[in-house]
Amino acid sequence: MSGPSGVLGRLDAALAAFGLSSRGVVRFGEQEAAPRLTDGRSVTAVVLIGVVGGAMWPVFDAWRATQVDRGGSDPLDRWSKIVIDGVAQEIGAVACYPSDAPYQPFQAWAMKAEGLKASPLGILIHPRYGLWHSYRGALLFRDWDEEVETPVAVAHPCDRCLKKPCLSSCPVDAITPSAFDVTGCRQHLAGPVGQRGCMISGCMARNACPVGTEYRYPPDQLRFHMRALKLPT
Ligand code: B12
Ligand code: SF4
Ligand code: SF4
Repeated sequence: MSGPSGVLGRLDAALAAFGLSSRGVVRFGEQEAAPRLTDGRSVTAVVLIGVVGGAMWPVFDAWRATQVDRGGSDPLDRWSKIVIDGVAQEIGAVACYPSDAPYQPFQAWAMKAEGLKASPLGILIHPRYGLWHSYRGALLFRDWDEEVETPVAVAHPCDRCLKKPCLSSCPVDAITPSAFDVTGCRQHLAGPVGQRGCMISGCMARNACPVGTEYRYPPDQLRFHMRALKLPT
């Protein structure tokens, strides 16, 4: 386990000022397929960095207000890279990002690191934070020699959720147990009903989930994420 002076302790202390936190460690054995550094060497551990609820929003929003271009076309990605690249340098790791191609398997890592499972929406549900969490980056470590707690098998909230309101709340039935109809969702969002509904209040399917409601993103953050989606013209 890593104490306050260990890597995770130092990392969380550095991230706290930005409303971010570490979200588990994935360790790779010699036989396991691990991400590689630019010099071709495999890493021995990945530490996920994420957002829980609205914790990062005031910091990000204040940063954005200082930018002449309001942070450009992908302000959250730009801010995340400034913050996480700085922390990576301080800690001695290499950063990677969820939206950079080729996509790294952030969700597969999160399943391993925290024992999380997918909700019917496709995104992972956390027993405490519900659907109100995401990943802003990860740190790759060539040499990791600290012990890490093995994630305990966490109860999967969807198993106990009999009514599954997420499956009946989307106005265009874009969420089904087997697939997410991205086109149907985006067409709805581009139309007048979607513009007055989900685009203002957030995805109705996500909002309907009873788990972790106290971590629901604040209204400005919800709208920011909705506006970041690419919609048909
Ligand atoms: C491409 C992408 C999308 C695409 C396609 C998703 C898909 N079919 O895989 C679209 C545009 C549809 C999308 C939508 C959303 N996404 Co998205 N997406 C990604 C991205 C950038 C790459 C996914 C990928 O190909 N990974 C590569 C493979 C190899 O990784 P993997 O972990 O092994 O793959 C797993 C996932 O693909 C997952 N999966 C399988 N089917 C589906 C279907 C859906 C809809 C999703 C989201 C995941 C998913 O299972 C795989 C096995 O582990 C990831 C970031 C990342 N790097 O993973 C975010 C990511 C998965 N998305 C995320 C989010 C939050 C969303 C949205 C809520 C955004 C929004 N505001 O609408 C929606 C959710 C849609 C819904 N149903 O509610 C988060 C999920 C966080 C979490 N709690 O799990 C991620 C991790 C980004 C982040 N910064 O945290 N997304
Ligand atoms: S509403 Fe129920 S089934 Fe849907 S994501 Fe939430 S806990 Fe899971
Ligand atoms: S954003 Fe709206 S249309 Fe899209 S999946 Fe969520 S509830 Fe359905």
